[in-house]
Amino acid sequence: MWLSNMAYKRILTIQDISCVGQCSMTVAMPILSACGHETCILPTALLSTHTGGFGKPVVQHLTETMAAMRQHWKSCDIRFDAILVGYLGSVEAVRETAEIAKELLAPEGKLIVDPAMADHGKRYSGLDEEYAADMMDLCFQADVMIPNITEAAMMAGIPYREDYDETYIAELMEKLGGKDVVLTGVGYLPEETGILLRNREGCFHHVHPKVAKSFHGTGDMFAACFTGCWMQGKS
Ligand code: PXL
Repeated sequence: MWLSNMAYKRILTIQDISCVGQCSMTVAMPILSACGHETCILPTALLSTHTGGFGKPVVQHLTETMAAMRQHWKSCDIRFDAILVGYLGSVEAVRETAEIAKELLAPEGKLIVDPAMADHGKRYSGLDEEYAADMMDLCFQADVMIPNITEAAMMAGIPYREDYDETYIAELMEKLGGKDVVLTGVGYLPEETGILLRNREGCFHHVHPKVAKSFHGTGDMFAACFTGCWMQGKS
């Protein structure tokens, strides 16, 4: 029995557990819970750290476990009001995630995908072109995708630009078609960054001051906040 008639939502987040590194599952879980939702998790892989600066992490992929859990949940008739997808770590995990979204979303359930595969013009270490292609397919199946500019450029099939203007961002958004997109890290002045939201109702740019330092896991935090708030009924 799923619980979509209740005040809080049952949200499944599918991403890796980086045991050290303040990203992915370890930040998404407390945020979704603090938003008041029943937070369910499906770890796709267990890593000693994230892949962005601690050398080569220990990695245990959990793809077979994912498939077994899907079967068990299905047999219990468990359905999710939303599924939030982040870094997955293998092509097999992306394909299994697509299957889970197909089989286990509640009838009005929402699929939210943060591709979490590239930044500053480059794919994350260990993720190849096949992974990127499958993740892009998943983004196009989502109700909302949450790419950064690098990921959006990959999906739009245009070159990434470190220095961009409003024309470049408009072209990016147009090439992503009619999809609902939340584009992160968009600022037109050196001291600003922000979020560009586009849906059928229009386009909105939320600008805020830029902290001149890179923080790992902020995209994962944002995707969890977005999902938690959207599922609370916020616009
Ligand atoms: O924050 C995204 C992320 C999540 N998980 C792992 C990562 C990264 C980004 O590098 O390496 C394992």
